[in-house]
Amino acid sequence: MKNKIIVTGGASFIGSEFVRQIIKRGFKIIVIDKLTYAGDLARLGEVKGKIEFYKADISCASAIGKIFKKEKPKQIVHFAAESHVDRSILSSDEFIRTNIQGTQVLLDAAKLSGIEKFVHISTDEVYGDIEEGQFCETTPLKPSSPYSASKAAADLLVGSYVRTFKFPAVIVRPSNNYGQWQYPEKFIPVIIYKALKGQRIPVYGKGLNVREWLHVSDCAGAIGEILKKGKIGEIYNVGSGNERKNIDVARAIIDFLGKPHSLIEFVQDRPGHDLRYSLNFSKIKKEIGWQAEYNFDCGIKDTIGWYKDNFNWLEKKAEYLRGYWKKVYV
Ligand code: NAD
Ligand code: TDX
Repeated sequence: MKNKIIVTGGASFIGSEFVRQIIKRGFKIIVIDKLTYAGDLARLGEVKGKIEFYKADISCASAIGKIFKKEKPKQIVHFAAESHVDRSILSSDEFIRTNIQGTQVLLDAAKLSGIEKFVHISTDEVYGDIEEGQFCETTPLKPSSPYSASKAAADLLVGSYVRTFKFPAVIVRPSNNYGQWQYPEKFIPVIIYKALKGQRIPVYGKGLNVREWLHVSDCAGAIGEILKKGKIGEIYNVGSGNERKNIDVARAIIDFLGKPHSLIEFVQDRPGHDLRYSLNFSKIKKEIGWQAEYNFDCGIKDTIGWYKDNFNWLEKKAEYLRGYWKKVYV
């Protein structure tokens, strides 16, 4: 019998890439996704008819309990979340409900059904920011935004289940992802969209904040390896070493598209804006034998190509974002 796996948030940017990759390993995949503004079944078009899909809210214990009872999965990879920092600053309600309560509901459902492995997708943002040096898996958590605080709370909850119930969980902390199908509220697709349209490109503050960019295919590949080889109770950072200042990312994309740098507009900074993230990912390299393959320039070039080829999708999402953009870019 095929290995049955539940993927929460399978219609997300990273979750859908994970599904596209893992299906090739012969898994029977069950996706649970609420299809919020950020979820989109179009991302799963390639695997349509080959997976089971449940539209459900992970914070609803009865709905989740029923799915687990019916499907009896062996493993679960938990991506579902409210994922955008700026939205968590506008309102944190959904972040608490989905990221904390939703994780608790899944932990209890998985515990009851005797799951073999629970891979919890966290983020590098739980560590806060760092001016110099790098975050290790043992660095204390010091989240800055309501988003990262909700993710940190979920990590602590997962850790408590490991210790108290010997629950078979593994935590994954990836750095900033980019690539195909990313919702254009995030920085890289914002730049691509605005540049393609010849519109002003909003860069927060002076654009000096640094992010470590990881291609979504590399991230999903790392999670697949962790699912296979990750040790129960362990935490794995997933980074790329591709650190860039925001302003340099904006300029690189503008240059690729042959547009003028004058499109860049410095706007009001994000409150509590983390200055720099940088992950030490020697643990996953040493213990799992994984490392990122994408070179940032090639990854960006591919990503721009993808958005050009899928411009209708991008434009449709941007239409929906217009009201939101009025609230965040001041
Ligand atoms: P996304 O914003 O693209 O999608 C989130 C998904 O979760 C959507 O499909 C949405 O419908 C679903 N969802 C939201 N609330 C739900 C609920 N209550 N019940 C069921 N489904 C729900 O997400 P993403 O950017 O692909 O991120 C996936 C995961 O990876 C998240 O846990 C995020 O915190 C983490 N992460 C993301 C990044 C990044 O750069 N995007 C980096 C590190 C970690
Ligand atoms: O319009 C913008 N202008 C701008 O200057 C946007 C949307 C962002 N920025 C800056 C803020 C950050 O310094 O660009 C950087 C990247 O911003 P986001 O794409 O919003 O990502 P970030 O806040 O770094 O968080 C991301 O990485 C970690 C994901 O959204 C999280 O889900 C993940 O956990």
